[in-house]
Amino acid sequence: MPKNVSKKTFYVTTPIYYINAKPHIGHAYSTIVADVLARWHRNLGEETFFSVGTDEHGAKIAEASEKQGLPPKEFADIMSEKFRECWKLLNIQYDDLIRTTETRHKESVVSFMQELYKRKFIYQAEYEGWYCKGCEKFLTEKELVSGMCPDHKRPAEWIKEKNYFFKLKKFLPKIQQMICDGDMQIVPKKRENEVLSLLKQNLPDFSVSRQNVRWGIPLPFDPTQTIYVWVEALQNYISILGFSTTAAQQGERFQKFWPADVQIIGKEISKFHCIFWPALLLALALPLPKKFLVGGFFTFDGQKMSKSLGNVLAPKTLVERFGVDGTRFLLLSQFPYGEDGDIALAGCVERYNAHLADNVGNLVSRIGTMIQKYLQGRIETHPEKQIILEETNKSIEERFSALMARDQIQEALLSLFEASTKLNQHIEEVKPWKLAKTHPTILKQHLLSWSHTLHVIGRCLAPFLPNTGERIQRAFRGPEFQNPGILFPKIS
Ligand code: ME8
Repeated sequence: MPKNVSKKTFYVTTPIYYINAKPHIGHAYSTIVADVLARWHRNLGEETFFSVGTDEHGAKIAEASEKQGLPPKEFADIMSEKFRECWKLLNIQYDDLIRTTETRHKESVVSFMQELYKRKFIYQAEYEGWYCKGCEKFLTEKELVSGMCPDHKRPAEWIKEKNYFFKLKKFLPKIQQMICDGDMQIVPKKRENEVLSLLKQNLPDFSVSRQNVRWGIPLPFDPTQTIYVWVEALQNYISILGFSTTAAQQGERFQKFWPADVQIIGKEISKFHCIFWPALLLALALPLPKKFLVGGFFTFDGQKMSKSLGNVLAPKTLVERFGVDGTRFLLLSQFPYGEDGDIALAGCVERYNAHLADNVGNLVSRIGTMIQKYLQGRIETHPEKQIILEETNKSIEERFSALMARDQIQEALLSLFEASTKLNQHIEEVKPWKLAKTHPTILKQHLLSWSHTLHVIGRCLAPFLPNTGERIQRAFRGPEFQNPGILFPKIS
């Protein structure tokens, strides 16, 4: 099904998060990255769709709700709301949020599974193996550490049951070829290599149903089983678009936005996303996502930050201290996308002050003060200086856009701070306080030039720090300077 090509579209997704516990900064990070891309592509004039969601079925959620003494759906309602609140707090501008307990998701998944069965890609078999409820997946002997799941530090359970299996093997060569041909990109390269090496391991077919998990969507052709939570969760990316195998019920959104342009995921779920998900899509002859951006982990003392281990940092803690844009900055600037990194709260204060309060914040306030003092608050275009201005600003914007196009998200953000540092240094060299006395006309030209540069920086910064970017643009858009106030108060 070809994508509607009348206007360039852009579809970006985040993983749908488990709701067994509240969101932490790992979830915030991948969601903010998706938000940056969505905002950037909207600014480029593309018709953009940005999806988020919550993964609400399966043994892990059933267990968590039981611990709270609540029916699973009631528990899911409460917990899903926490994610919604968190995205609001972080100024995430998503287009839709899908919950896997919603009817629209269930209907879409049922039609998908029925079609797989009809096309004979599903068969029944006995299965036994070690299962980790935390991961919601079977683990091999080799993956276990002293009988425990290495990620969740809990004993795996031996499970033997009747299952339905999907003919994964049939699709592995095609997936490998699509990755090698660049038709389905996996970024960064080292994650692509990991997926390619998994593909060479001759993976077995995987189970698409569970016999003893009641909290899930019944398998349409055998309601004594529920659909394996991962299989239905992956389908959220198309159920949110209204996917159906019945042409008459096919959603307009699906026609317009599928295949996804970018799917943001963490490295621990790349096997599901870059192998299982494409295989399911190929079985129904659907196009594959164009790109996966695979993120690393925030760690605490070298250990993965995870809801199950309880070593988490809540986004709210950071927002209370550093504000929304401060938090977005700290998370996005800490590591190149795709790398792991240990979170050090102490370093956050230093980075906030150095980049936000003392660099960009200070630059905006000193140029603003000079415009009020020397130009009586008027920012007018100045034909003689226009050429020089455009060249400087063009290079800031071009460098930034090139980095964004290469998915170097952290580097793109930091390039704006480099531009700001340079401008701060340039002001020191020019010594405006002296020029004001000796060459007021030249000072005026400089001030106009600097305010244009700030306007460009504000425009590029807006997808990352929306409020700050908007305030900077408004301040220096002209013809009247609009005082943005203090952007980032210094923190001690
Ligand atoms: O895996 N550092 O949900 P999940 C950085 N429901 N990112 C992190 C992180 C950390 N310490 N911890 C989590 C699931 N993430 C499934 C997904 S999608 C069809 C189903 C981020 O709640 C990262 O993006 O465990 C990771 O892949 C995702 O949250 C997993 O969230």
